[in-house]
Amino acid sequence: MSSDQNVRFTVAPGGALKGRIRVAGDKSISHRSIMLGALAEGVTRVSGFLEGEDALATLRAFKAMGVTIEGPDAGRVVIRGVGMHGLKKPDGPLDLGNSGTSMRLMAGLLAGQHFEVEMVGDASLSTRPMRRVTDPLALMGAHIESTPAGTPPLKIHADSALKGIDYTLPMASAQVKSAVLLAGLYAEGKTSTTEPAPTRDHTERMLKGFGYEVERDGATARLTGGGKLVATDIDVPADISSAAFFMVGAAIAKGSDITLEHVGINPTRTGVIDILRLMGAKIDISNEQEVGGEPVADLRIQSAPLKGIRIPEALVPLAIDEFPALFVAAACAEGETVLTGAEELRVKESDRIQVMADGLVKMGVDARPTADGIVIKGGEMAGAEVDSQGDHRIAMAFAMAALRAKGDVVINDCANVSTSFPDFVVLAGETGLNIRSEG
Ligand code: SPQ
Repeated sequence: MSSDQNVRFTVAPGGALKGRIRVAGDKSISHRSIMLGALAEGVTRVSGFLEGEDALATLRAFKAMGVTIEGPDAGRVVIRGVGMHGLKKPDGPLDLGNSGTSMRLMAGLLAGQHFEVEMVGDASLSTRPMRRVTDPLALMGAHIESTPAGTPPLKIHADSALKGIDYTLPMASAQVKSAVLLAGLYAEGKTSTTEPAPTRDHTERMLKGFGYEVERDGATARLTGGGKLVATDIDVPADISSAAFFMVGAAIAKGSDITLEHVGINPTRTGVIDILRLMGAKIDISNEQEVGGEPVADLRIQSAPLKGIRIPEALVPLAIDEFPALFVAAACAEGETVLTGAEELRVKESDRIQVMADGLVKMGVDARPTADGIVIKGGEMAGAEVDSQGDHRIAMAFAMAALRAKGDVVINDCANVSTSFPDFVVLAGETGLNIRSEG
């Protein structure tokens, strides 16, 4: 979906990535820090918060529900928690912009409140499927209206008496798991989720950090409603999903040597490292430590010849947001890369399989979409004008493709890069990408 204003990137071909940088704060953790901080008793101090539009949409929504939040100021946010029952009815609909995470997690959190609330989004979010959360929440007793197509706006009715359920997810989705668990905080009895494959577990980890017990039993996470959250401090790591663009850029551009500092390496997010290593990438992990329940490390990536692979399906949910960048790596690899089991990519901010294939084909790459994946044959890339369809990750992936293209890569509709990585252009320019942003 397109955003209103055409921000266009023009990236000159060639170059290499060098230096040491810290990329933007983790988007998933930033959202959750606001949500749990708002409902906690006491003051939560966050550092490293992502000052991107998606996380800011969550922050504004909780302010609109009466939570005092200071910042962000250089990544620092102070949240004066109102307790589990302290949120207030907002004056109007909550506008969550482009952010699926905000809408889906908040559907769960708000299902048990004593006020009615409506959530709206931009053109892209307004096409994204919400039944995946409204269906299990209805089983818990929530009353949520969507459009007949099951898309936003979502109207959440007040005073639903929620009861705990045991929910087996039909798809691997951290957003669905989180929505059900967050509703479970307000439900009578126990709520559990069982996932078909591991997905990011930031909600479970952070709930524990706020003193809320979450049992883990294989693929099942379980909690009991009616407890309370106690404020804590949160150090948000750099986002591995943002780091992924620089990892791929450095891997494909000869002479590159870049270090990405303090990157979150939660094992439910590190599929991109595993996939790139299987392709032959040279990635060193150092300075490993744990901050606030999340593992972080410095990642050094040096260029290396890549080869095409069949991507193991077990790695798909662990790298779900990194595929636009990985498709660029595949286009630069020797031989064929085959992705299967990734139909979820079709319902992200854009249809990431089709939109990436369209752009790669324009660059002369043999990229063939399939129902649940893609087949990409590595080769030379020509310069081209491509469209990101308003999808931040597609815009940044094509920017990195220029490192190996034969001519300029012009990318349209890049405004939404600000949702997850507002200083992408600056950091990319500083480390060696010849990028210009207009509009
Ligand atoms: O928030 P949004 O728009 O859904 O963001 C994306 C992204 O690429 O930034 C997905 F398009 O990330 C999701 C991710 O794909 C963030 C997320 C989370 O924080 O829980 C979980 C994943 O989504 P899902 O549908 O697999 O649960």
